[in-house]
Amino acid sequence: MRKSEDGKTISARLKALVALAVPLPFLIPLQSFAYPEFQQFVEQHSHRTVNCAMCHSNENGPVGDGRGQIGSLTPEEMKRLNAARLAVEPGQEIDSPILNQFGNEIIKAIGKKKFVQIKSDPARLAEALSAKNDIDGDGISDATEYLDGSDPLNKFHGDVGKLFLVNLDRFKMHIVLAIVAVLSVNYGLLHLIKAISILQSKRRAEE
Ligand SMILES: [Ca+2]
Repeated sequence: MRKSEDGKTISARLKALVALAVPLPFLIPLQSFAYPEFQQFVEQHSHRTVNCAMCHSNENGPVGDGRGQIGSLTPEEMKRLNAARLAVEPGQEIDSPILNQFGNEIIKAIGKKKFVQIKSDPARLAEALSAKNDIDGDGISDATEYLDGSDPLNKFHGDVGKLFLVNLDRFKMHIVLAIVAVLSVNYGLLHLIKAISILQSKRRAEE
């Protein structure tokens, strides 16, 4: 059993090393594999704590033996990972198993080459993403969620003020109808009270 566990660990580590050794056209240093520059920028810009789960499948990043990490990938997933790594130019369909939907969208939108180029100025990532992209459909674009440090894959997670304004705009017709209904009820009640008052006055006059 011990031998089997060791064997599994060694196998996983070998797979990780092979994956890291895949030659990239623009020779990225291995230390920068997880690109912490973007995470650091988001935290400084948004004043929120952000982990690797903003773009990666695993909240601890791509290196390791856990779910969505290189050491646990199947041969088929390794193929998808290597295809994503070779997506130098934008516009290619990306389905990297170590990235989540937002991470894959980034590489599809700008390509790996530009992504690596702008790591020295991570704010440019927001400019490079389309203002129309909104994966979770909460009305706040993925680019804005990146700057805000909120989760672009969770429609309930976002800047409170922005979510309020988005929902106000979305439900403005419902709000107007609700106000009209309340006013109508109040108007009806006022007239009912007035009518009752008139009837009581008439009765007293007759008595
Ligand atoms: Ca969003």
